[in-house]
Amino acid sequence: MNYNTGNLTINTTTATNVAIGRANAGVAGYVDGQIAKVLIYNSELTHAQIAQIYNAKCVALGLSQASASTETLAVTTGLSSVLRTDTGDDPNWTQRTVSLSAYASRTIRLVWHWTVGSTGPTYQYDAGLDNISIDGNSYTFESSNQSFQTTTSNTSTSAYNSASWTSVPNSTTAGRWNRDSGGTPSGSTGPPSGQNSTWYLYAETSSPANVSGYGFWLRSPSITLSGSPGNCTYYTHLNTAGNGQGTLRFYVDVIS
Ligand SMILES: [Ca+2]
Ligand SMILES: [Ca+2]
Repeated sequence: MNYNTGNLTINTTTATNVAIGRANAGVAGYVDGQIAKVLIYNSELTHAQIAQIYNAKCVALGLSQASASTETLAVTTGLSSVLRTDTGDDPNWTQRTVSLSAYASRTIRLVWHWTVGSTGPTYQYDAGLDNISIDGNSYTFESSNQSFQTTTSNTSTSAYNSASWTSVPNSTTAGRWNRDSGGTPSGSTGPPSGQNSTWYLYAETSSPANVSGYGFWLRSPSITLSGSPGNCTYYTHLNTAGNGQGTLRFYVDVIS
């Protein structure tokens, strides 16, 4: 690959992807397998931003007309950093928006983590999620769980890679995300209905999940984004009956 007069050598023997970029020039590229791709951005990018786009631990290359320098890096797939955080107490369906432009053309999962808060009866921390939209894909849960998966035991924010997953059930089972309608079993907690709809997903925080810090993971099926995926939007229902704040984190899991 050649930027301006700079020549670049990329060692892909130990990396699935290699990201390269000319910082502050609005130009970045990456090698995916044997295919070189070059992207031109409207705005300037720093090396750190390029690294984030390609989920890289570091980013290679600073090129100029006068000289070229090369570095080799391993670009990892896997869970992103936290892209959005929301906390309760909010007894309404509230829309949240996250730009996924940085993940154009990648295959990802949408991922959420709910953490039970520390004050009040912790069985009242049932968090709801509904009406998720990204790049032409819509998840309303009106007819099925749409291949969403949940953990079934207390799983921390640092344990995504070792988490055990199962299909989201039509249930009100404690310690996992469920597909439900008509309100959760505990009074005055959780969503009473879907967002402008009947069905929703929610995290049931009855025993044994009625513990401060108890963690629930939820993820979508894999989605291959277009070249212009735009924003992911989703509605949260973070009613904790006035007890305080649980924490809902949003990530993406980059598969390829
Ligand atoms: Ca719904
Ligand atoms: Ca509950």
